[in-house]
Amino acid sequence: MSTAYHNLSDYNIQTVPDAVHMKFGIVVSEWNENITGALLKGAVNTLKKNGAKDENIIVKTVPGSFELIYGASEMIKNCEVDAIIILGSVIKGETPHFDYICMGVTQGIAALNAEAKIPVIYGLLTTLDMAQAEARSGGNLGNKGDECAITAIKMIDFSCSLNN
Ligand code: DLZ
Repeated sequence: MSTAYHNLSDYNIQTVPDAVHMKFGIVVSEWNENITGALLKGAVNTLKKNGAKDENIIVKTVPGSFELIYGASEMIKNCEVDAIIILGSVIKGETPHFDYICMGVTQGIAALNAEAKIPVIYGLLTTLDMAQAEARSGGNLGNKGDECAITAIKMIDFSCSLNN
């Protein structure tokens, strides 16, 4: 969780495994594209900073955050990747729609994690307004895309440590 005490982009590069042989899928939502584009930029830059090669990062877009579940599920079936990062931004409006989308995506991604052979990293910003989303997508609280990239690398390394 991002708080005044924790910046989403803070990590110690010495503790992050080398991503040179890792393959990543990223599914990104088109809704609130100014935010999701910044999350994507953060995630890709951080993967590359930690050794990932361009050709090992597959990026696909879906219309909205609700479609991230199907997008990630299809990527698991059809792409040879070691981890998937989902990136979306849901901003509270005047109706309870926000709650249903957030709950649906969260439960869907949690279910995928319980079943899938690879980790699915949860990069969904759920904010009360655009300013909160901006603060977490490259603003004063860092970038959740960076955090997701580091988490993906660490989870692939975790998986390798059990299988080797
Ligand atoms: C419909 C909708 C609304 C109101 N708000 C958002 C949002 O803030 N962020 C987002 O990613 N998607 C939103 N959507 C679209 C839904 O995620 C979904 O694409 C549609 O309900 C179609 O399934």
